[in-house]
Amino acid sequence: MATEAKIRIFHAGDVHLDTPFSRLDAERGEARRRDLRSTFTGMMLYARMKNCQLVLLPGDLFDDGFATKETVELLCREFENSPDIRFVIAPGNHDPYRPGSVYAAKKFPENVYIFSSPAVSRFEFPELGADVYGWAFTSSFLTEDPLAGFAPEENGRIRLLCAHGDLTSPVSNSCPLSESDFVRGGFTYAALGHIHKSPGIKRVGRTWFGYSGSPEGRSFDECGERGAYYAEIDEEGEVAVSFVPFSRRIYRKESCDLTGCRTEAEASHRILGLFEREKLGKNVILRLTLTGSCAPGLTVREDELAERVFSLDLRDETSPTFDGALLEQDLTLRGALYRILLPELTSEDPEVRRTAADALRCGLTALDGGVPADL
Ligand SMILES: [Mn+2]
Repeated sequence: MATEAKIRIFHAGDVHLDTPFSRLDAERGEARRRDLRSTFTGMMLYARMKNCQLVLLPGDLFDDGFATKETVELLCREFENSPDIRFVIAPGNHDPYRPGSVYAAKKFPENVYIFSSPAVSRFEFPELGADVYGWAFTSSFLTEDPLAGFAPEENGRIRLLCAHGDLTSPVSNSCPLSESDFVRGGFTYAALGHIHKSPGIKRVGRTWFGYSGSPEGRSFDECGERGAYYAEIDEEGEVAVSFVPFSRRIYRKESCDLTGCRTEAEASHRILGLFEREKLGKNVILRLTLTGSCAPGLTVREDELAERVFSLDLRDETSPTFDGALLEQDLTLRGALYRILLPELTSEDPEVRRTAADALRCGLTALDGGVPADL
């Protein structure tokens, strides 16, 4: 029979509240900042429902030392609403603990524990039989591994770690760490922040460690579903960890091959087929790249596609050379334009091809009596 969990932990790093989302327009940027706050609230609700005794927030809780009043109020409300939870915060490279920072300036409720030194220290929770170790970035850089030479005191309590650091490089400016640090330190669970794409939680010796990743993607470098970790530690010090998805919206990159498409209707049909298959809806921030060889002058209804998703970044890399042979023989101005642009349309350089394709599309639209979309 499974032993009952002794300690229940919620681990959420790199929330990056108040991220500017400057690549989105103002309205969508604001919506994403609201998403981030709601995601945080959703995570805290989950931690309460699971009766977690500890919420570990290992850094970059804020995107910047600056945090809006609204966000700070929301945090304090969440902390106060969960008097049975101990919140441990380890400031990261984006939200270092320094004079004037939110961490130093704001009086947080009593159940909030914030590391303030770049050296290892700990918060003791004898009622849980556990101590949480950690440190704080006090500037954007931390070049020393705080765990190098760390020798923990044996006090019979479970050792946990909540910290921001970089396991990917021994010469990192963002607190270089190594796996052997965790084993030597005898940690049962090391909740890390810094790497936004979680490679999952790993085990080395008796230590479980890993990055939760960021719970919301913030750019096309952070695609796919995201979330946080819930961990249970039993009386024997055994750990059971599970990933919990929380992202409200998902960045996705898709491409659609329009080879052979002659009309806008054909292109739409193909693109909408992709939307359907991939279930691309209002929760998706989409980068869609159109590829292939399609009819010269073909356009797609970008505004209609954009309405189906949260935000659309459309990249047209098609080559308007399908049926080009016909156009090459065309004795009107349309054919002449095609022949002039042909060397560029078939250039090795994708940038040159793209510019020539745009020029051909604009030219053909104008010759048909229309107004090119981009003018
Ligand atoms: Mn971060």
